[in-house]
Amino acid sequence: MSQSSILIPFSRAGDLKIQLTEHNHRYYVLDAPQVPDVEYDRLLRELQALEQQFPELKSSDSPTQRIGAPPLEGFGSVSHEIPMLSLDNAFNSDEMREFDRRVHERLKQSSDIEYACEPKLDGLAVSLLYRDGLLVRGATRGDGQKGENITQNVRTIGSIPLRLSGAGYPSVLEVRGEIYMPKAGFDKLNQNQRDKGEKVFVNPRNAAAGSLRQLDSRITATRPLEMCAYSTGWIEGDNSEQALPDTHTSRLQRLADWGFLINAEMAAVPNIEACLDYFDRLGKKRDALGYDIDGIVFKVNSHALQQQLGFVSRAPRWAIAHKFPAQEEITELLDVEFQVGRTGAVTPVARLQAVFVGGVTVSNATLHNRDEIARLGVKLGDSVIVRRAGDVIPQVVSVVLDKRPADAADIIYPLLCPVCESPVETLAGETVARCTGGLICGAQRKEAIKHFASRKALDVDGLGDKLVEQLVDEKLIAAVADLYSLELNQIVALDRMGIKSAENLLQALNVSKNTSLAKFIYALGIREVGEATARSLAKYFGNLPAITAADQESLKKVDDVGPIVAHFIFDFFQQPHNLEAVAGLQEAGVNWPDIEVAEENLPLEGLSYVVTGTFSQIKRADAKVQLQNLGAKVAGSVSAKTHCVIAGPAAGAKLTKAQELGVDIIDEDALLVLLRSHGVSL
Ligand code: JCF
Repeated sequence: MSQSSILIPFSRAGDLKIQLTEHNHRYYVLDAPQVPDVEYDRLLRELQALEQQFPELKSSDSPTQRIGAPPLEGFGSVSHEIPMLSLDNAFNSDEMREFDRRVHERLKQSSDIEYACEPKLDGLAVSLLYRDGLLVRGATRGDGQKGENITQNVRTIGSIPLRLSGAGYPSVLEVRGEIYMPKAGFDKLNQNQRDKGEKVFVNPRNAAAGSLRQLDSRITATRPLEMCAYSTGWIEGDNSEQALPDTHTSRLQRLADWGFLINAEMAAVPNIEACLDYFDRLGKKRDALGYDIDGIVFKVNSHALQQQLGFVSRAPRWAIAHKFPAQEEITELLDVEFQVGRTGAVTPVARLQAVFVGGVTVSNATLHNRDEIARLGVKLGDSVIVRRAGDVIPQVVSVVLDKRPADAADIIYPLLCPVCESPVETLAGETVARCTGGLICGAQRKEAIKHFASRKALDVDGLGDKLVEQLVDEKLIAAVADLYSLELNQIVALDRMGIKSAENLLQALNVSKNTSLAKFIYALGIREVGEATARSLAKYFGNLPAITAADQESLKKVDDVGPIVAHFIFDFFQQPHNLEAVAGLQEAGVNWPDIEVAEENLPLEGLSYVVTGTFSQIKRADAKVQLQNLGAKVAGSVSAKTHCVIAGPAAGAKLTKAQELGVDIIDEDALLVLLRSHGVSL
């Protein structure tokens, strides 16, 4: 090979490295990719091939190093040149003001102290060492003095620069930060683990820890980890004096210039009261963030003042972590009860020793189904970790095996329905056990009536769950149609029922008789027929007799109706008692206007939306229903047919796909504008 033909691969490799490094930074740090994933992969494969052919091209800052290296025997040990400290905690505003008072006192300063505020990420602290801009070492915090050498693993994390960008950095620069797994990546990882029959992780923090502890960094490379820089450590050599400005916030800005991810919520505030405001504001935003946080870190913003303040034993005097209420707590599983739902599904519910978690007292949590109980390996009497995040229902996430009492007993699934004693069966391929009693079962009957009266169904004002239970228990009603023959004296005779409320209930029942075909179909509670499907059925068939007479083939022609749902609908109308119930309701006066099959076009007719990520001002489920009400189709996945993706924070693969396909993307605010512009009041 001639001189010049050797030079070509070398310059191409250099070019590829620069391009890939830039794409990587845009993707992982700036969150603004410029090329689709496939293009990145193509460039990476080209570089890999060149490095394979000419091994002298390989270097530790090559983007090919991010895919991981052969497994290690064990992690080496690293001594931190400057100890990695932890933070003191504050649990309320008084403790925060006390912290501020101590700072003032030490500094002998009476005027306001400026603080830097940032979310406290729930991950693992790491130290990254750069020599002349090249990443040479990554280490865990360990005990603060000595950590483990995880250089191979940190190289696989996209938001960690392998070489610093820009200029002016000190020749020795240690950057410290938190490695964590964003919520979206965590959910996807667990879904993958479940699909492969492998163990699922309890929470993003544990998943991050497990991923970082891999001796085989090729596994770490497949895990969606990120690193957010929060301080510098050891600094020496050229530029070490002038490289970094005085305030913490401007120092972090400098780290961002050199290629690091810093927290987007970071802010400087003038005094402690503003810190407390920041804490409240972020607390409200907590669930909408794409990552778990367990508090807010406040730091005296001036580095000069930080140095004056110094340290006590293991923590700096110039920083404090104001913690949020814990989202996970340990408590005891006292009992498991089995609840029967509207479709007969038998759901195990954990009765717990009451515990304060996520800001409320929790004494029940769902255990979902038999598979979940097996996965947790939970027994009666166990100590369990319960988690309640935001408005999500409390979950049992794991068992503390160390605390298992000797008499812990297996949880026995009932063979007979706890309410009606009909056999409970689990169909092949299903995880859900169901009571076979149908409407003989008091529980299913109660749930069917509750559903019928609910807001999105016939919307009987004032007929809540408790009242339905009372009416069924008192044998005043046994089925939905009976609601319409209730008499005033029967209702008044109920416990805690006044004459006015009874009259109002009768009035509301009367009003509810005037409904729409879609609401009526939804109210029947056919399995898998939600609001959207009910609406599609009403629109497609136009009248009830056409729906009750439809065979499965014609049902499948309706939007969103597949073979399974078609089967449930067909089956429902094959059963004489269901047809009787429908006739009974019509006899009682329930009615709806005939609708034209070809309805006038709704404003979003023919458009397909995908909703992804977390929202803070509207529930995702509500957003979907509102879009559907305007005629839009809301799909679960992005394709070339998607008209627009509505993405909140923590949007993952769907957002990436939309970017690749060039589909329009809007955020929550734009969605609200869209809905309001079509007359939706929010
Ligand atoms: O996000 C964190 N978990 C976090 C931890 C953020 C910080 O600014 C920290 C920290 C631990 C120690 N700062 C120090 C000094």
